[in-house]
Amino acid sequence: MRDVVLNILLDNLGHFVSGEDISRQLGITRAAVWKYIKLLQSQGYPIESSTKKGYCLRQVPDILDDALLLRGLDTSVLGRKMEIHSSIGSTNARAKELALNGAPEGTVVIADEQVQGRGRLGRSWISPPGKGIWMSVVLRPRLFPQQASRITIMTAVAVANALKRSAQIEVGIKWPNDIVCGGKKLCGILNEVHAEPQVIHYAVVGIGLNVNFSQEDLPDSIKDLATSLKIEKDKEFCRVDIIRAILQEMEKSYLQRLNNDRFTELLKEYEAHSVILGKRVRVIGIGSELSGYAEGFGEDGSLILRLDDGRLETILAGDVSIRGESSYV
Ligand code: BTX
Repeated sequence: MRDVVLNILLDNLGHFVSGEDISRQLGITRAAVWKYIKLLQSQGYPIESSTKKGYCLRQVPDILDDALLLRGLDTSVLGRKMEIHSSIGSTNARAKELALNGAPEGTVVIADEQVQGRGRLGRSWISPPGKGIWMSVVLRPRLFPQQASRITIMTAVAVANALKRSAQIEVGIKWPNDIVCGGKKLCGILNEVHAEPQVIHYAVVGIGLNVNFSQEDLPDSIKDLATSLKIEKDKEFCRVDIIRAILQEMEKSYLQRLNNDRFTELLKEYEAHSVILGKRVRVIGIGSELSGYAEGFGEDGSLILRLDDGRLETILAGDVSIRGESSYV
């Protein structure tokens, strides 16, 4: 009932609806309507009340609420089952737990705060309350394990397209898993796969997107290398709008472009966003370091590097920096 009251207010955003109208529509007393209004106000919804005019939701607040998220989410798989936490260790860890216990494909875990947010190779991901999108999606892709990097590619392109649509921002992709803006890290993607040699049981893809950090909010450890939508666009964003756009873009690519010939199309989009393609880069892998020109990306998500002696080297994973530039990218 609380969600229905909220939806009526959202349908009339910025306008008053009388208590009588709401009570008639829902078949409940005006006192009951008032109870739900008070509940919504206590949850952070800026609802004005007037004895004469009724109730008015002035604007949509930046609250991670499934009723808000589901409104207008036109996906058929992603986000149809959702868990929203105010605080959690890591959404990836939670999504893996759910996947192991049979959670359906498309299950999404979102948190306002992560206290043990993770990056790759045991690194940590800073995820304070209210500042970003900390979200993981359970997927069950029909891919061979050696194609698992396609999931990272698909997610990076989906995030780039979603940000263009919902935040009017052009971003770049830094192979393999970073979304960057102005040479700084805006978003990281963590793709964790549970597989046997021939089959992927599930993949959990985690997205950490810095949304409403101001420059002063960034802790010292990342203040020179990280950025946020707020820093780039000089305004705050409503996270649910961006989450919705990401899930919609991801679903389109996941269902239509991951398995078949159309993956080449996706790879082209990835290349078009790449900030390293055609540049001289340094790749730091596990126990190795190589430099050369980034020539392209393989169908398995690898980086193809032309070494100084002219040979081509295929690199499956690593950290990349662009040589000769001082910025993090
Ligand atoms: P990564 O290993 O490529 O990047 C981790 C590095 O990025 C850290 O060592 C630090 O230098 C820097 N860093 C940490 N926090 C931030 C931040 N908020 N913004 C910019 N740079 C930062 C990238 O790993 C993959 C990160 C995925 C995070 C998501 S959040 C939802 C899901 N749950 C979870 O635990 N992880 C994923």
